[in-house]
Amino acid sequence: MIEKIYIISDTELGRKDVMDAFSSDDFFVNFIESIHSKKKDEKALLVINGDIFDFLKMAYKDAYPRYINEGISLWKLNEVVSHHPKFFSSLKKFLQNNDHEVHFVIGNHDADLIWPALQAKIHELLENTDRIHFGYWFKKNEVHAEHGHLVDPFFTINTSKPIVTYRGEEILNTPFGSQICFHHLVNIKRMFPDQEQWFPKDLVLEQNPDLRKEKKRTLYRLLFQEMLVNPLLHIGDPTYQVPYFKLLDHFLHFGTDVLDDAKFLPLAIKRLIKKHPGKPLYVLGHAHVLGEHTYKNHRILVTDTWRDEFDISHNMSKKPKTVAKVILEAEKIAHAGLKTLPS
Ligand SMILES: [Mn+2]
Repeated sequence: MIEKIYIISDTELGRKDVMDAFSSDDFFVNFIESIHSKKKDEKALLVINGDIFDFLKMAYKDAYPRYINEGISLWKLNEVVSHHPKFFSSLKKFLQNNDHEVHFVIGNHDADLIWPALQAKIHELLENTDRIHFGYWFKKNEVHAEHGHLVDPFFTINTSKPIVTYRGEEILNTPFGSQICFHHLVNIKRMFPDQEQWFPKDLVLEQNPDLRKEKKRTLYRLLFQEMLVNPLLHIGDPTYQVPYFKLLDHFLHFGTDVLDDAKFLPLAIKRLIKKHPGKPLYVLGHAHVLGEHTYKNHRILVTDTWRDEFDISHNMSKKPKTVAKVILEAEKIAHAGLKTLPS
């Protein structure tokens, strides 16, 4: 039996407003067509490795509620469904072949996927239940894939407690970074909608003094308001909890730099392998930085985003889409590598 595993990440589908940077619906449809298995005794597994949907930057009826209940999350998913119908219809078609599976790996932009109602909605839309999987990681034989936020101090969560009860209501147990996004980062995105999709980040900041100023102001607000005042004013509220030690560790390693994900990757990889030891191959997303790494005798592939991002150092060229492809033969890795797809 040959199993072909295709891992992509960070598609970040929204509701086609200023916060939604995914415009590659047709490209996605063609890609899915291209990975349909053509031979007998051959399986095709699609792993969408987190941040599939961007519920984090998506407003709920023009606001960013701090307490996310199942109804709010379902409303957001329905918005994505109505604005990106082809995404879902191509997956539905893919699943009509019994040798195909789809794995939805949960990331920090789509933590809401843990709600049973959202999983049920996706089962209903794709007209399948037994070959659709949801989870914080994809593990198969020698391969471990996860999004990457669980080894990021701003977004890590207790995966055994993703939902908590607060004041009699079940809500998402949102990490520090999510609330920062709802109440601060979306404002920067609104002020500088284009720049947020530009890279490399240090060059973007260098060329945009206003953005630099706003970033600095936000950082002071975070340190004072979100890390000092608010936690004291809201003791006992799970959505105001600050992972002080993890953040201190981050600031000791990287100073006040909270943007340069490429720089944070080696430490994240070390943490990941410590948490899930013993696999020859790991696949990550989250950083939006394509790359292949080695750590001890492990190989780590990092896939890039599928949303629109532009390289300001190369004539604003659009980032190409990437996939990690792994071929298992008799449960052993016969091939693994990153592939940049032709645009
Ligand atoms: Mn992410």
